[in-house]
This record gives sequence, C-alpha cells and structure tokens, in this order.
Amino acid sequence: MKLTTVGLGYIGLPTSIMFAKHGVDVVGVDINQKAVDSLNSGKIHIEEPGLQEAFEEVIASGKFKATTQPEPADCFIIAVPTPNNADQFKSCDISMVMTAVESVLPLIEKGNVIIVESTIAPRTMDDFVKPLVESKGFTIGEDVFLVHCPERVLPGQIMHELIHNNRIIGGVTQNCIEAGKKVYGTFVQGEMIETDAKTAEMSKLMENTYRDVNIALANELAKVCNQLDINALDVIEMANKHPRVNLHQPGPGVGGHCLAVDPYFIIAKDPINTDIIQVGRKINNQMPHYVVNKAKEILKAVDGKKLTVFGLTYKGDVDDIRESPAFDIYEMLKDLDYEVVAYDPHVDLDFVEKDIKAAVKDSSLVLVLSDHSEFKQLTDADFEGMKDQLIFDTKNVVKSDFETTKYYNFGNLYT
Ligand code: SAJ
Repeated sequence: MKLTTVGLGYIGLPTSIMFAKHGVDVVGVDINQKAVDSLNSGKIHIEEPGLQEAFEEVIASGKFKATTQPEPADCFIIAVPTPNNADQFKSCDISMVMTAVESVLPLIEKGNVIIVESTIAPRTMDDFVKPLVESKGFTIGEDVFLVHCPERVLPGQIMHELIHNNRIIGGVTQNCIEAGKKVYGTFVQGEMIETDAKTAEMSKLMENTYRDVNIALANELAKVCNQLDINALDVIEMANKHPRVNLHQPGPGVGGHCLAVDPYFIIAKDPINTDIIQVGRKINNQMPHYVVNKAKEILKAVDGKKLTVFGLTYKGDVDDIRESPAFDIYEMLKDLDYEVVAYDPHVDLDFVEKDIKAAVKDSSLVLVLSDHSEFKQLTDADFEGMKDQLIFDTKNVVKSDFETTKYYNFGNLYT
C-alpha cells in the first residue's frame, strides 16, 4: 500500500511513521518547509517518547519521506489542525481540512480511500467533505471511499496508543467503513468500531467534552472545599472508592489543543442545548485567575516579590505550551509586577531557566503548574536559597515530605 499523509504534526507524523514501520510506503506532506527540511535531515520537530527511534528506523528502511507536495497513493490521510473560528461560539474552522482534501483531489483515482483524522464539528463529513469530493464526479462508496477516523491518542503515549487503542471507523457508506478497516488493520490491535461519519465525529467530541466537564466539576469542588475548610483531594480519593464514581483532578486550568478547543465545536452547532458544556468551559477558563489570586495571598503573607513557576506546558512530560494555562498564569503574574522566573526542563525557550538552583534563588514561592516527572521527587534541598521556602503545587505532583518547606496544594489551601 502507498499512503500520503497531509499534515505532519502531533498526529500526522506519528501515524505516518507507524504505517511506515509496518511496511507501507508513506509520503508525509506538510506546508511547513522548515518541518519538512528538519525531517529529511533526520530530526523530528516534536517531543514524543519513542518517536525519534521509530523515525530513524523508517528513514533507514526508505519507507518514509517528507515533502511539501502530495503524491498519488492508495490512501490519503488528512491530519491538519482544526482551530476555533473567531465567532461568538468559537465554532470549528474546517478550512485547513477542506484545503487539504482539495490538494489531493487532482491525484485521486478510482478505488482510493480518503480518511479525515482531524477533529471536526458534527456533520462536517456529510455536509462539506462529501459534496466536495462528489463535485469532481466521484460516487462515494463506489469510486472513492470516505472515512472519518478520529485520532484519540494521548500525547506522551502516542506510539503505544496508536496500536492498542480502539479505533472508531466512521464511514460515509458501508463500503467506506470496510475500506477504512482495511487501512487501519495494518497495525491497529484494538477493536475497530464500525459506525457512520457523523456518529464518529460526535463521539470524538464528546470524549474530550466529558473530560473537560468532569475537570470543571473537580475544579468547582476544590473551590468549594477551600471555602469550607475541607480537603478536596481527600474528598476525591474517598468518593472515587465508590464503584461508579470517577471524580477528576483539579488543576490550574485545562489546556492543550483538544479539551480546551473541542467542546466549542458542539456548543457552536447547538448553543441552546449545551448549558453544562458551556459552564464547564467557563469554570476551567477561570482557574488561572483563581490560582493567581491564591499565589498572591500566599506571597502577601510573607511580603514576597519574587516567585518561580515550575512548568509552562499544558500537562506533564510534554514540551507543548499551546493553550497552556501554566503559560497564561506566568504572563498574568508578570503583569502584576512580580519578578517571575520560569523553570521547565521540557521547554527550550530563551527566558526559561534550566538550572533549578538559579531558578529558585531569592524566590518566595515555587508555583508548580505542570506535572512533569522531574517534579515528583523535589525535596527541601532543592529549595535552599529561596527567600521563603513556600511551594504551591497546583497539580498535586510533588510527593516528598517536607521539613523546612511549607507545602500547599488544592487539598490544604485553607491552612
Ligand atoms: N487535566 C486536569 N485534570 C484532570 C485531567 C487533566 O486538570 O483530571 C488537564 C491537563 O493538565 C491538561 C488538560 O486537562 O491541561 C488536558 O489533558 P489530558 O491529558 O486530559 O488530554 P490531552 O489534551 O493531552 O489529550 C486528549 C485525550 N482525550 C481524552 O482523554 C478523552 C486524547 O485521548 C485525545 O486524543 C486528545 O485529547 C485529542 O487529540 O483530542
């Protein structure tokens, strides 16, 4: 099989490499010439465990190459971004998906499969992609097979989850489902769940919305418990001992390119019936302000003017600062005229301090905003040299017992 993938980002690149590892001839296409050059010189441009090794393997075997121009293939996978539009409800901007499909249409021959993996608003395949392909004279399900197969992998575990996760195969017709299953059968060991395109679209959006709304519930619980002098983290632990309860974890907000984006795609399609989803978004968007206010209170008690932010990424063990509440908090604190140092072992930016001792020197508070593995084992010794040894761990990641350091998290903010 020959495969052309359009979009070599967080999803398109690992997916392309996975197909190539399993014997498929893959051409990876991206409009970003720098990314293409970097790949062809042997370097991947994203941090993801196991990806560089797999990449080197498929370059050596000649099964993968990167380019800016699509090439003819048996199957085309579209994995380009779908950001929010600037409208009131932040609807789904499908323009990059449509442009990507248009870019491969001149190459399409009878029997080809076109798969959209990008996250899209419900009904996008039926109402927009299908008519576009039909406008070239193709009959869907006979000449060309159209499938929405949403990506569902978790950054940090992509290489494992690509193989082992269940895959939703949303065909525009039954023949399209069969064609999609054949493609993913190359390496997927999870179940391949057959459905139509619009159910696949909505399922994907609801997965992330479920998580977003549940995190909002945990954040709300943290705020209420703080008012009432109750340890929210203990409450979560207790409640989760019930066999049908799964409270999520509070945090500094919800970031990344999925949970903070996808719920709006549903809201925009039906603003009337989406109260819970809208409130969930609002609560999570307010969390950075809540954290900043708590940090201000802690600092005020010691007349602290300098603090150190630990982690700028949207979650632990990734280098991604897109839609990161941690980064927003860092900016907000700087605007408040504190001296703010950023420390993040995963982020390579000029202003990010890499030396922990230098990062905490003369600081009055360490504000932990990402749950990087490196932060788990922090001890009193790491905080020597601070003006005040205070730490506010918004991710409940630090596991040590402190003696000289005063430790706050969402469970004991009231103390
Ligand atoms: N977070 C909390 N509390 C929690 C869990 C997460 O505050 O209890 C925060 C994280 O810190 C982060 C954000 O939520 O800021 C999102 O992180 P995540 O690990 O939940 O998810 P993503 O955005 O990295 O990946 C999600 C995954 N979706 C689900 O787990 C339902 C992934 O499977 C999807 O493929 C991905 O979105 C996507 O691309 O849509």
